Amino acid sequence: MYPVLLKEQIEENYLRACKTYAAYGIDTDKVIGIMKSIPVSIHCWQGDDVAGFEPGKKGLSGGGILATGNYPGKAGNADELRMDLEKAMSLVPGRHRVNLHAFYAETGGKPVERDQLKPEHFKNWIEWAKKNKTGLDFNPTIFSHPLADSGYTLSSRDKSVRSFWIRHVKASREIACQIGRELKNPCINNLWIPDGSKDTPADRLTPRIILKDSLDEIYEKHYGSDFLLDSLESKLFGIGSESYVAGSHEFYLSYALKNGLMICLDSGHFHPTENIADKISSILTFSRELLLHLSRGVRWDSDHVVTLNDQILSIAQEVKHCRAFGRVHFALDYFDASINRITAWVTGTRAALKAILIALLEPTDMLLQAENSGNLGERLALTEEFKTLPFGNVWNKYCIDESVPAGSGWLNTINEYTERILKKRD
Ligand code: RNT
Ligand code: ZN
Repeated sequence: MYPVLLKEQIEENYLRACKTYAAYGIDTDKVIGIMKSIPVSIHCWQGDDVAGFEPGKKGLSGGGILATGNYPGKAGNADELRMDLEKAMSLVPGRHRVNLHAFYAETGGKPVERDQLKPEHFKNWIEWAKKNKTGLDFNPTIFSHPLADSGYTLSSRDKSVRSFWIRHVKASREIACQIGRELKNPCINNLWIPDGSKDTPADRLTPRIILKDSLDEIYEKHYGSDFLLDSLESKLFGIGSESYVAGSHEFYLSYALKNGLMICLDSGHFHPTENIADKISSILTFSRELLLHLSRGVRWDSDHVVTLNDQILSIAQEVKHCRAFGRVHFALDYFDASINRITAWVTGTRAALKAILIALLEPTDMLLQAENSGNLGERLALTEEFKTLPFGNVWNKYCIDESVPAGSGWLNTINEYTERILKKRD
């Protein structure tokens, strides 16, 4: 058994932390209140290694992404996936969202082509979201499909391939809008396509022009922003598309700004030394909203579980510095099949939330004061000092306030669930 922190001790430590933060002008009670209002969209695909539920599914294929590992206990159907998600969400403080992919449709065992998907295929998810009071987000699934095998989908020179995917994304927008309407909470429909080339193409332009035409057709219909928000996710390279990706950052940034759509920045989709934190303020200068896919690349876009590292901290700090918690949507995007999948969900979500908490607790006004008075030595020194402020005591208090285990005690719950449920799965 892992140690469970005592409530009295957490309260005592919290009071001490309160005083320390108060000396820096930070009201910790207020920060905990803000934390409760910031949702993170938890990706359902960590629970089954991005396999989906299509009848006869073969698992993740093509698409420039890869889930490695074969840890036992993965969810094999929607009920198992929802049950696992509920368990994970019960170990995370706050009220969050769940991010779906089109191939998590429930079609009653009947094959339904992706361009024929309808909101009714997601009614169980919608009911479940209502019951659990969580918002839902959505993604068309443009990989793990024979019509994606050529490496080109919406930018394909083959008209029938392209039309199929255009119909699929249109169907996805319809579904996402219906989800948003039923939940009375806008649903983000995020588009990512794998299109690209393993080796240097002779023509980079034609697929991009075709992709632009496809997007024009897809986004022709206006839904308003009450129930549906559309976003576009770029990528620098993928497995099998190392030399060229049609939907690059420059491509989608230009398209999104021209057409009033939202950009999605995935923290693994840039050069390893490039940090998406640096891009946030530029995009917010021109765009009202922004979607972030929080991931952890290890040497490449490897989709490792998010941990509390410098990258995630700088992203959260940047959102704070831009005063943009109301404009930036946080979503998680990683898939590790080599460890307990619920542990992966909880670890990554808690890490992302800790980064947001640390950013909210930062005495930013002091940094600004130093900066504005030209005292950059003080700005540097303060940045270093703030790193050791007692955020952990505020985190623990936030957890118990939300009736979630503080410290490593949540692992006991996972171990119990693993014995009782996961080990019984084949
Ligand atoms: C792929 C993108 C995309 C996917 C999910 C499954 O590189 O990051 O967001 O991970 O759609
Ligand atoms: Zn992503």
